Amino acid sequence: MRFNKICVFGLGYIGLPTASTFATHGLRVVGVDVNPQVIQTLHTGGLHIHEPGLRTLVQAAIGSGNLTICEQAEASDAFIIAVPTPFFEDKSADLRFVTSAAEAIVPHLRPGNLVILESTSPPRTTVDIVAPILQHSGLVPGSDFYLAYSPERVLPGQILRELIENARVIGGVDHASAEAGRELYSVFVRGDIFLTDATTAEMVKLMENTYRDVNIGIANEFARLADRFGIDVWEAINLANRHPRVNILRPGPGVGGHCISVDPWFLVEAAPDLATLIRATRQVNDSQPHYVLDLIQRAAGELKGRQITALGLAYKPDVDDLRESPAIEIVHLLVDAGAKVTVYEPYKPDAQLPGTRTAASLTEALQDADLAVLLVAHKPLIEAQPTQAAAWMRGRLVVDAVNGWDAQSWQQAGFGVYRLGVGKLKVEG
Ligand code: SAJ
Repeated sequence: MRFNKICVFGLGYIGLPTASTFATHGLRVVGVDVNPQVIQTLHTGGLHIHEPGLRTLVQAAIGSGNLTICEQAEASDAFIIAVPTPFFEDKSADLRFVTSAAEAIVPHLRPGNLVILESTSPPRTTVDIVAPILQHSGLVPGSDFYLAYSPERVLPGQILRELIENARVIGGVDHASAEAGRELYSVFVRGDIFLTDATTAEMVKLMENTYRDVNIGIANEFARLADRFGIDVWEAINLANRHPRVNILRPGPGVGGHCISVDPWFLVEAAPDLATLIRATRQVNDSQPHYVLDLIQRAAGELKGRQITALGLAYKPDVDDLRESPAIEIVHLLVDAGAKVTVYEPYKPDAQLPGTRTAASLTEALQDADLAVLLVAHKPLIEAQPTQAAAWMRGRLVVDAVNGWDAQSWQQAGFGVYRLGVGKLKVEG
């Protein structure tokens, strides 16, 4: 094995599990992050992100002596860039973390080293942006050192398992670079490893997340159509999905998180004349919180002064990640409409949002509410008992934006139930 010591840039949701997994598999790993708070937290045994099993893994990696955490890169056999790629206000990719990580590698780069970009990036970033920066070292990618792109495909909530088990795509600037990537990741990857070129690998990642975005977008549009035509979209999707070649995803309050709501824009930015379906999908999914607000207004009428409880703030069920969460956008819209909003996020009960009251428990959240809105299908929220809710709440109205509740039980407990994607005819049941 040529790569015994590696340097991982970015100790977030991808970099930290990756660095730790390499370390627990025997490599010497230097984990680098530009945020002193992250370094400080990790040095004192804490963790700045929540992911099942990660604390134990990080402790094992640091405890073994194989993982060290610092602010500066060191000479290594391989370098992995796993930094965020957010977008600017105009939706163009912000590659500043990627370029500064590449610049930090330059002084340490030696012949025979391997550099891998894992951050989700617009097509051609590896060859057009990263390679020229690394060339400032005087070394040529593909001749003097190896350079590859390998996308991360792990699902938040299941990162540790998927990191090892998922199939992995490694795209080299030349074949030897892809092979070098295979050698490195084979240390822990048990899924199949597929080799290709760097730009194809970048596209693969963007296509996966864009495909999911389009599928959710059409589900959201179907929900709006079902609502107009007075049918239940959930029933219709279940029936359509009995077709052997159809698999429609779930409508909801919108698409959040740091991946699917961001990545498709990289394609729109790179080829605005071609990516018209992708842009339209983004617009549908980005406007879904407004659609949910509209549903709440239809249920409750005037929102000004109404006591509304928002249940769930995370971007998806059973995670505590609030990044780009459509639930939070809906809360902002409710506050703007003049409602008195109480928020309850069971996985982050101290989360504060401007203009709202934070409740620490479901009981506290529902106390005296006129209306409760289910925004995330967290397990502890969908298990809420309508009879108990009836005892705590002042009003008898619920809005379910995620199809998490059994409408009949709520109706039996005396509630008016409004569900996303269910037209009036079915609501009355
Ligand atoms: N969502 C729906 N309906 C659905 C499925 C999801 O509205 O049927 C919403 C979720 O509530 C959430 C958003 O979409 O707001 C995204 O959630 P997700 O579970 O689809 O995806 P992420 O963002 O957690 O992770 C995705 C994954 N990509 C794919 O499944 C193609 C993951 O494998 C990637 O590694 C990750 O993006 C990433 O890092 O890019």
